Amino acid sequence: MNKYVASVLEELTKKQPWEKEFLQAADEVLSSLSLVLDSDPVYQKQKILERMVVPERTILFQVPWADDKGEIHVNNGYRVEFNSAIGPYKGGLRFHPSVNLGILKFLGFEQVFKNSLTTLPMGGGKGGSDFDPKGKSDNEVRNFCNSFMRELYRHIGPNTDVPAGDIGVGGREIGFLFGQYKRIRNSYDSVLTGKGLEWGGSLIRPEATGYGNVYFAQEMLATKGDSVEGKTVLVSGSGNVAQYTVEKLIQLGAKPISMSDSNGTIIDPDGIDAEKLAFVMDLKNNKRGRISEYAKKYSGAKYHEGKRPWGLAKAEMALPSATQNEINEDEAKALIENGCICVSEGANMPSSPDAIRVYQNAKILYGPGKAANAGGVATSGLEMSQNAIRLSWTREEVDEKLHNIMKNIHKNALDAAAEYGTPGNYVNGANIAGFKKVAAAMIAQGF
Ligand code: NDP
Ligand code: 2IT
Repeated sequence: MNKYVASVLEELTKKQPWEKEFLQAADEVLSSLSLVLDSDPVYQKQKILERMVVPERTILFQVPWADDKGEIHVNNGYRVEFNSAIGPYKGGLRFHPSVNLGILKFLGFEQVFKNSLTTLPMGGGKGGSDFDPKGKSDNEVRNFCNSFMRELYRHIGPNTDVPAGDIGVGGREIGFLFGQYKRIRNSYDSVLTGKGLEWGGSLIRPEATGYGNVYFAQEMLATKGDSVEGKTVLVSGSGNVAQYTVEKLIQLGAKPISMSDSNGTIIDPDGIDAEKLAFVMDLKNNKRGRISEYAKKYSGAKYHEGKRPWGLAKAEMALPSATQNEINEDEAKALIENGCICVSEGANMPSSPDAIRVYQNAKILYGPGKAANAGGVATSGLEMSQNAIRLSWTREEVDEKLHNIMKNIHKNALDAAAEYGTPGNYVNGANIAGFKKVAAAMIAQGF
């Protein structure tokens, strides 16, 4: 490892040893950058890494709200504005009980490089709350969102910071948040993406992360003269990203056989088809039920309580689409033993560092999240463009742009990996390609 990288990582670990996920993300990105830093002393002279690992601004606030019985609750609210070198801060909001500053810093840091890779002018940020929308009524979720935006509105804006969805924040939450912003500001700003189609949203935005990940996997497989058609695929999660991953897999003739949630996994050896996916979408998006219901409805399927999909069945591909560190070393080994030749990440940082080493030693295709799942934020960028010109593009137009963006991300990552002597290593390629643009802008803009 380059000495400069080692010293920055050591300092970071000393300062915030408890921010485990952030340190994990920083270690992965900075380790890849050793190759670039060796080639040009300007980065160290300009203290680029030291500036990149500290958010430009971190906002912490209280979010008081009342439940349906009138009882008052208080949650933590956050927005981490990480880096604005190449555009306004851009990134999702996560509502989940596990949310803390370290997790949002990991997500915001990853977002900086991911957004750079999209080729669109977006800086990186992330926010959210330890609020759990699960089991709450629509009224309670609205109360919470109103209170959250009552503070957040003063920090965001169409040219400042543009949040979107992530875990626990979908169309319903974006609606409530946007309504509250508009009431307070008296201005119909393009200040959130993932909006409804009737009020400024973009076609294909709900589909974009899942579709984009399958497009990325398709590009990786094409380098081996292969394709997703006919492949058996393990998918985790059953939320936004997982649903549209499964939809695109079905459209391209693959056979997805699993979905999961935080309680367990269903394996359906017959494959999840369009009708079964429609059942999952209704179950999750309208009834807000559990994935275990799937095995009650479809007798060929089996529910595995408390289990994750990896190792439960043979499959040639794995598309993790739930959360961070959801594949450990043993699970990665089980994937390889079961014939997996391609892992492409819909979720952010779903593979542990040990799992990534297993993929790399086995020389399988591995697409890291910041490249493979960038289609979501890229289409958020397209939503901002449409809002700015006050026009809406057709489904076909947006899908074609998304597809081209994913092809370019794949090519840029592959080219950067080869240029720096690690051909086929998409981790290095994505980190280097994302870094160079942001670093160049930081140097040009001074401090
Ligand atoms: P959703 O809230 O729609 O779905 C999340 C899914 O993952 C649910 O099935 C949920 O289960 C499961 N899950 C969440 N946390 C855990 C956990 N700790 N353990 C096990 N399962 C869990 O979120 P998204 O689909 O939007 O996000 C999924 C992943 O994709 C996240 O890593 C997110 O950061 C990433 N991502 C999302 C993008 C987007 O545009 N939405 C863009 C790029 C990346 P349960 O219902 O039980 O909570
Ligand atoms: O992790 C991500 O890229 C997202 N949750 C989407 C962010 C966005 O601004 O669309």
